Amino acid sequence: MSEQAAVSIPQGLVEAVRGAKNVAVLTGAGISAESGLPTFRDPQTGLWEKFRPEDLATPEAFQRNPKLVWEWYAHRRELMGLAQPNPGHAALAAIERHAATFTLITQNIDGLHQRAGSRNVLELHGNIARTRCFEEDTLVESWSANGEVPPHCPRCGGLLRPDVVWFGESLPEETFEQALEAAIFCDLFFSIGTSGLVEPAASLTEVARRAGATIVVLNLEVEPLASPDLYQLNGPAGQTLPELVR
Ligand code: BV8
Repeated sequence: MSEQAAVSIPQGLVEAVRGAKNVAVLTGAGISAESGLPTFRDPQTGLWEKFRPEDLATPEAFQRNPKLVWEWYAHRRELMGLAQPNPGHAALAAIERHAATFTLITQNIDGLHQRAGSRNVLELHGNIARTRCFEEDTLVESWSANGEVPPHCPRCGGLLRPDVVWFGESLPEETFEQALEAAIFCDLFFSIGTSGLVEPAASLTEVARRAGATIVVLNLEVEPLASPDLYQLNGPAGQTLPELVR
């Protein structure tokens, strides 16, 4: 395989990372792309190629066709269970060890940051490994499927659903409050592997910028936004982030 050219990191950024006391990071599906997990804007593959995620990740879709939505998540849960954290996840865990305060705010539901060793992780959109009762809106640790798809809540008999935030649903309030606080308090804010289309998560970068943080945007496609307090790293997170912690 051809040697990937090392991504060039501006020296000022290496110093900013080294000197940063309070770091906040917002990640999206792009940081898990090199773990083999499709991003939201990738065309769906296999059974799901005729659906758009936005059409399946809603309570209405689940009420309309609970079996289809449950099976889509079961498929993704299997993919995410098989995926391994990549060097981008590991680099963030390394930065966390050196910063005075470090908050990893993720839109992802795959749990790969925690498996890479990140400790202070705020899951804005939940986690696919957890399951909730659709009726009671409470976590359910175990259930017997009895061949039902979706399975039913052992307490009330309602349908079970993944513990994720669907479009049109509110984010966990306490978690989003903590994310806002981290964005306001930090002196260095990374936005990594996100198209910045989904609110309110996407607004955190602007919150940090307005509060005076140095902003680092890391993406495959970074549109040139010249600004003194903004760094743009154009490249795969799994190759770029490790260069920051060498
Ligand atoms: C809310 C969990 C208040 C599920 C997700 C109408 C009614 C209600 C709300 C709205 C409405 N209109 C708009 C809204 C707001 C809506 C929204 O933002 N919609 C968008 C589509 C416009 N938001 C909500 O509904 C939120 N709730 O607003 O509550 C409310 C409540 C009721 C009524 C009114 C208001 C809830 C949003 C949460 C949705 N759930 N996930 C699941 O995962 O199945 S969001 C979903 O999108 C994922 O979490 C995903 O992470 C997220 C964002 O996508 P990205 O992560 O950015 O992924 P994407 O593919 O887009 O981009 C990947 C990027 O990575 C690309 O830029 C690519 O270039 C880059 N990349 C690729 N490879 C690499 C890379 N970068 C680096 N390295 C690489 N190797």
